[in-house]
Amino acid sequence: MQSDVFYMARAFKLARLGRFTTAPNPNVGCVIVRDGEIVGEGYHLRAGEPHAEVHALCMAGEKARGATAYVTLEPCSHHGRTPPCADALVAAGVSRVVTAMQDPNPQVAGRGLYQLQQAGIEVCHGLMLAEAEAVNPGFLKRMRTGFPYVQLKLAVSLDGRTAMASGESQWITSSQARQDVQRLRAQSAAILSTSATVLADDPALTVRWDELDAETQSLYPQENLRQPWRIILDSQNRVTPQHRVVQQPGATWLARLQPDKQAWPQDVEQLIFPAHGGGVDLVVMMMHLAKRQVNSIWVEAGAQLSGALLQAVLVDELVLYLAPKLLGDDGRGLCHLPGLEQLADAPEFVFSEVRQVGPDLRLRLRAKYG
Ligand code: AOF
Ligand code: ZN
Repeated sequence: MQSDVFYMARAFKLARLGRFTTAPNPNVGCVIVRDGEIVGEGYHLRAGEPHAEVHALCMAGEKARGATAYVTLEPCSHHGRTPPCADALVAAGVSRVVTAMQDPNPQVAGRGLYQLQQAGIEVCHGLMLAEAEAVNPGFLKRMRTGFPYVQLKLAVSLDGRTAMASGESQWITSSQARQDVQRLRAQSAAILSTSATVLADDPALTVRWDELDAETQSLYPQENLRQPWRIILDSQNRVTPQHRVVQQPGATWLARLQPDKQAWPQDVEQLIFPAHGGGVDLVVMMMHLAKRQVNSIWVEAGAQLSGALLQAVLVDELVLYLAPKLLGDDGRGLCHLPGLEQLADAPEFVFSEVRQVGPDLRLRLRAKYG
């Protein structure tokens, strides 16, 4: 007989299999155990399709009666795109449910656990809470705050430069780091960049399936490739229908102060926002994106936007690729932070991970506000 932690860890392993496909829904895994034997397993694959519990109950069949269900998120209690999982667990006759965290979705928010208890099921709650936070940063932040989870991707030399003084920058980091970026793009709901980047580099800002590593390819089916939404800050209407970014598969949203009347490809939408400091109001834009169910945003831009997002307290995490090169004093800096004069006002971070990616290092840092 294994411990609760053993089965819950298995449920988390299953939950993570959905990490490229479930958005805007959370990653959820479920394991059903009777007399020490796993009789059912499942995970959520895609919004609109059955939840983790339904897959696991289906596999368990009659063996679910009297069993324990381990679920990484509180079973839902609402009729969304699919019926409530709490009802399905009750109907299947499970006698105990162990969950890792309450679902902050206001449509659920404790009601799932309550319904299970009311039906006479023993409910244990809060096992492996840290893993539950880590597996759904975007979904949880959007549900709790109405803002997306924002990751700022940065690529720098040892001396903190992003480009030569001439602007030459494309290959500071290695091909392995670029493959890693492809994987992290694929996990994000949206990619945010600026018209300055579009005008300078004319990037596609897409996930390219053949550049992904084999494990990601197996979880991110080519025939059903979900391209992250592309969002381009373009307060001066400088992006044109000729730029590559608006010609890619999937949607592109141009965040602007005023629309123009050009003939745009069908999947291009102009989103109009109020101005702040001469550009689009980033706070208003982020709240709007969350309302459009954007859980997480991967930012690939220059020093201006990186600095503006940090100064607006909108960044949750830095993902910084450090290349073992020196670009010298004339090279371009990482973040534009105008008005920063005192060390006490400098944005601070906490290192959460250091990993070698090919010849480069990848540092992950959580923003520390307040
Ligand atoms: C679970 N198990 O596997 C998932 C849950 O529109 P629907 O019907 O897919 O419902 C989506 C909501 O259900 C989502 O926002 C979250 O609160 C919950 N997701 N819950 O018990 C699952 N995917
Ligand atoms: Zn459900």
